[in-house]
Amino acid sequence: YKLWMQYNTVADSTVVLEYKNNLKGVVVLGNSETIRIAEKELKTGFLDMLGNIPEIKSDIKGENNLIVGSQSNLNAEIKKELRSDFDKINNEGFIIKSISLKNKRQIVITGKNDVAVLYGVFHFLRILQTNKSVKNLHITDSPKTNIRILNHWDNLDRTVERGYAGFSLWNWQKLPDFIDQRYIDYARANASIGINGTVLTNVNANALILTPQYLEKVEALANVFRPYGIKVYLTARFSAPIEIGNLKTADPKDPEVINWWKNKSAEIYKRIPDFGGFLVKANSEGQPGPQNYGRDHVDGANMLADAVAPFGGVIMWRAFVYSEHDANDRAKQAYAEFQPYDGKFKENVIVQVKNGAIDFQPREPFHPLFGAMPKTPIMMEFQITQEYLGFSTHLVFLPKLFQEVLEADTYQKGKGSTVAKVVDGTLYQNKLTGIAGVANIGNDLNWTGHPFAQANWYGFGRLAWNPYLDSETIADEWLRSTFSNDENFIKPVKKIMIESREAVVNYMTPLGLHHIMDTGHHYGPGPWVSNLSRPEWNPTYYHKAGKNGIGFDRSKTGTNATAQYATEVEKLFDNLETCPEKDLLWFHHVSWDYKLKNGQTLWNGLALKYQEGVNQVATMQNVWNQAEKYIDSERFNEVQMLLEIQHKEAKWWRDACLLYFQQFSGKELSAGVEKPT
Ligand code: GCW
Repeated sequence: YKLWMQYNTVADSTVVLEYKNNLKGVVVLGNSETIRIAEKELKTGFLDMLGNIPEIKSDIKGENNLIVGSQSNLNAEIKKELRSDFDKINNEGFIIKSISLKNKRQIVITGKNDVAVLYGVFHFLRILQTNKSVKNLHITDSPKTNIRILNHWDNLDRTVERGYAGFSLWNWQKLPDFIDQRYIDYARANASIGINGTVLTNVNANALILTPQYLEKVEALANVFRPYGIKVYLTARFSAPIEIGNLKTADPKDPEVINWWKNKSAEIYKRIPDFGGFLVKANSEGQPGPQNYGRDHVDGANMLADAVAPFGGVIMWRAFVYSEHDANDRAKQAYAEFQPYDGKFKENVIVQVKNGAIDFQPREPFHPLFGAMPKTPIMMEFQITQEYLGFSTHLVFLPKLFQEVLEADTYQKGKGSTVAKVVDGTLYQNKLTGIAGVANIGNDLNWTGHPFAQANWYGFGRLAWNPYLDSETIADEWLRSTFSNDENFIKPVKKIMIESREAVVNYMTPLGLHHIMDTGHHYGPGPWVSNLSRPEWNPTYYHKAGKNGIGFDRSKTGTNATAQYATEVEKLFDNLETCPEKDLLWFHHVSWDYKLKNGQTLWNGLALKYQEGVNQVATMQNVWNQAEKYIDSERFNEVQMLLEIQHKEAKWWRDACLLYFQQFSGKELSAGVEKPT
C-alpha cells in the first residue's frame, strides 16, 4: 500500500551515521498547507528510516541543519548564496544544496514556490531511501514538461475502462463530504514523482460529471489535491449541451452552444479557480464530436479553448481517431486527419497523441505525428494500464517501452529530432508541453493489481518530469524505495525488470506483429478471424498471414504509411534491408522463407522468438525465487504466483500463435521450440 514510499530503516550503519551527523536539525520556513505537508513527510521519512526525528527548529541555529523553504522565505545570505542556482530552475524546479553559512555547514532545499520545495523534499527523501550520500549536495532539477498528467478512464459508476486494479478510487457516492484517506495518499504519491495533473474521468465521457451535483464532488477532490500541486481536469463530452443543457445541438458554431460552454467553464472555475481544463475524445469510436455537425476538430477544440481561456485553462484534444469508412490502413488516419490542421489551433490547445499509430501495443514504431506539426503543441499519451500487455497479471516494466519511443528520432528537423524533444517543446520552441499516462490505479490494496505495476506509475511520473531519464535508473530507484537496498536483490531483479518488456514482445507479438490479442478484452492470444463487424477490429487485418507469408505491407508497395514519416525514416522503414527487424512485420509482408539477419527463415525466427519469450519468463521466475530472503513474504508470494501465471500464459501465447500461423506456413517447428502440449 505504501508504494515507493516505504521509508525502510537504513540498514548500513555507516550510512546512518553520515545521515545523523549531517542532519542534526530541521528548519522549516513558511506556513502554507504545502509546507506543512513537506514537514510531515520529512518527519515520517526520518522516523521510519533513521529511527528519530532531528530537532525541529524555528530558526537557523547551530550547524548541519536542513533548511526547507521557498525563495521568498530564505534570508538574504542564503538567497545570495543560491542566486545562480535560482537562475537555473523554472517555477517548478528545486535546489538541494550544501552551503556554508558563517562557516557553518547547512543543507538547503528550496524552489520558487512551496510546491517546488515539496518536490525537493521528496527528492531529498529519495536520496535517503536509496542510501546515497548527503555530503556536498548540489542539485538543481526542473521538470521539462508543463503538464504531467494521469488520465483516469474512470466511469461514474466506479468501473474503470481497461482498469485491472479494482474499482475507481473516486467514491462519488460519498463525496463531497467524505474524504477518503486514499485521495490524500494518491496526491502524495503523485507529488513525490512530480505529477501535477489528473483527469478524473473517462475519455468515453459521461456529461453528468459537468452537472452541479458532480462538480461539487470534483471541487472537494480539487481541494485535497491542490496543496500537492495537482490540478484537476475533466473529460468533456462533446454532446453535453444537448444531454445536460437542454439544447437541440452541440454544433461548435452555434451561438447558444458556444455560450453554454462559456457559462459551464465559468461555473467550474468559480468552484475550482485552478481547474486545469478539458480532455476531449471526439469523433472516435462512436464518441460525439464536431464532425456530427459538419465541423472539424479545429472548430471543436477552438470553441472549447475560448471557453476556458479567460481562466487559464487548456484543452487536450486527442488525435486517436480512426473511422470505419477508410479501412485501408488504420495506422494512417490520425496523421491524415490532423497534420493538415497544423497552426490552426488556439494557443491553449494541445493535441494529445498516443505513442504509436495503432493502439498501445507491446511495441509500435513512434507515431508519425510527432515532429510533423511544428506549429502545434503535441503531447504524448502513454498507457500505463496494461490493456494489451497482460493486464495486471504480467510483469512488464513499461519505462523501457516509454524510453524507446522518447528516444526515437523523427528526423523532422534533421538528425536528433527525437520524440522527447517534440514532447518537451525544445524542437519547435512550444510553450505548452505535456505527457499523459492512462492510469493503472484502482482501489486494490496495492493500488495497481501487480506489485510491479507500481513501477510503471512511478516510472511514468519520472519520465514525465524528465523524458531523458534512463529506465535502468528508474528501476533502480524504484526497487530501492519499494523493496530493499541490498545489492544481491537489486542487481538481478533490476535485470529482469529491464528485460521484461522484450519478453512480452517476444511471447506476444515478435518481429513487428501487432493487435493479435483476443478481440474486445485484449487478453491472451487471438490471431484468428473474429466475428466483429469492422474489418480493423479483426486480428487477421493486422497480420495478414497467408500461404505466401505474413505481415502488413505499409511500404510504398502497400498502404504507403511510411510516407507519413520524414524522408530519412520513411526510407529506413520502407526498405526491407534497413527496416529494423523488430518492426519488420509492421511495415512489410514477407514470405515464410524470408531470411532474417541471423540466417534463420522467418518462420523459424518467429518460432524462436516466441520460445525466447517463454524462456525469459522462466528466467524471471528463477531470479524471483532467489529474492525471497530480501523482502516480505506477502509481496514475495504475490509476485511468485503472478509469474507462474505469466509463464503459463507465455506458453499459451506461443502455442496458440504458432499453431495458428503454422496452417499457413505449412512448416515444422524448428529445433529449440517446445512442442505444444
Ligand atoms: O485502446 C483503446 C481502448 C478503448 C479506449 C480507446 C481510447 C477509452 O480499447 O477502451 O477507450 O482506446 O483510447 O480512446
